[in-house]
Amino acid sequence: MKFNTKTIHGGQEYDKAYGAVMPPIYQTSTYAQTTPGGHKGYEYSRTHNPTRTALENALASIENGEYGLAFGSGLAAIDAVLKLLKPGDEVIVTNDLYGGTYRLFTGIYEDFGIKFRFVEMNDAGNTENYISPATRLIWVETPTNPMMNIIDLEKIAAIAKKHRLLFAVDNTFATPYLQQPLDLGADIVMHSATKYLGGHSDVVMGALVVKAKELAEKLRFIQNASGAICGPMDSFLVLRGIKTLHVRMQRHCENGREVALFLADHPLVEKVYWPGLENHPNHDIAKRQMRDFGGMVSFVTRGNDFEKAIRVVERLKVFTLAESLGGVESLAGHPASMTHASIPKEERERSGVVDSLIRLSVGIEDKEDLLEDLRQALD
Ligand code: P1T
Repeated sequence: MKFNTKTIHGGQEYDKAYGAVMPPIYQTSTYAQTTPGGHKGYEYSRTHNPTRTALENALASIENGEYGLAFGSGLAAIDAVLKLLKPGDEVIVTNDLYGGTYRLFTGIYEDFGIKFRFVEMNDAGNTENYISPATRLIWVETPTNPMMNIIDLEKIAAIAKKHRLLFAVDNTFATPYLQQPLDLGADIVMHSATKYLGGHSDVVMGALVVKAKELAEKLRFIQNASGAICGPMDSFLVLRGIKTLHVRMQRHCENGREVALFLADHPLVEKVYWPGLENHPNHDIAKRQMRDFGGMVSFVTRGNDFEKAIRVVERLKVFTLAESLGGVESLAGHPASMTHASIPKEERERSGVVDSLIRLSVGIEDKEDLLEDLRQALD
């Protein structure tokens, strides 16, 4: 099955009770048993729920994996992966990443004796220098949030394999429409399904997809034992979102390109970060690894002036000033004071998240309205 068919049919079967074409929302916490253990495969909805199962099967299908697991948020999904580790273990992480992921790693798991090494991975080979006998996991975002760095997944996969490390990729920005990390050698794909998979800014959810049965069983155990699951209504909404992922992504990419080119040409813009631009340092890797370049665009205004950047985001009218990304509507954010405020300023600035950085989640509105909005705000 090709990708555009998988988003609609992958892992899905018609409802056995009445032939409903869309999976019913099984809004139930428990399931009747005829005798202890006598049930139809479902006992309690923390462990599993048929609507969540339909979503988890769809997730596995679109990421070319075998097993999907859905969680109550992206961070709950990341948290489940971290629970595979033990005190004393080390993790190598991309130095630019979502501030909440950084906060989970340093604010919670460091206290449990896990060590994180934040590494610049634009040259993937650099990662190998940070591996120690205690290293267990490499955690990569690509494109990174918010600097849009591109990490060579095949190279990192080869390093992980050589040293027998787990390799996890946060595929939130790219989505499986643009890249499928399991095919490039990753062991775990993670999503904030809140973003493009849901696609309509109406759900908070996370997901993991893996190929290996043993790994899936460990994660399934953690999902049930820790209990950070998502409900049936949200499962239904994300499943519905996935059905249009390919058409939305096509437009996100088209509009992302228009916005990136417009900004690159604007006299008040100092620098644009979008992997589709030929001057992006890893444009060639993006071209090889991704089908297109996505709808996330970051930029800095000339003079690196904090006040000026704030005025620009305040003046936008079609773009809404808000955290999050990946919905049909365009959003603008100021990472230093919003999504990445939990990263200390010095560390943030080392990876390029300066006070004048603005991040756009380019939606699927008419491109003329988006460009006009940016023009009036910058002017
Ligand atoms: O918000 P949640 O569903 O828990 O997902 C966390 C998360 C994980 N990974 C990436 C790459 C993310 O971007 C996020 C959430 N990000 C935002 C809310 C944001 O505005 O960047």
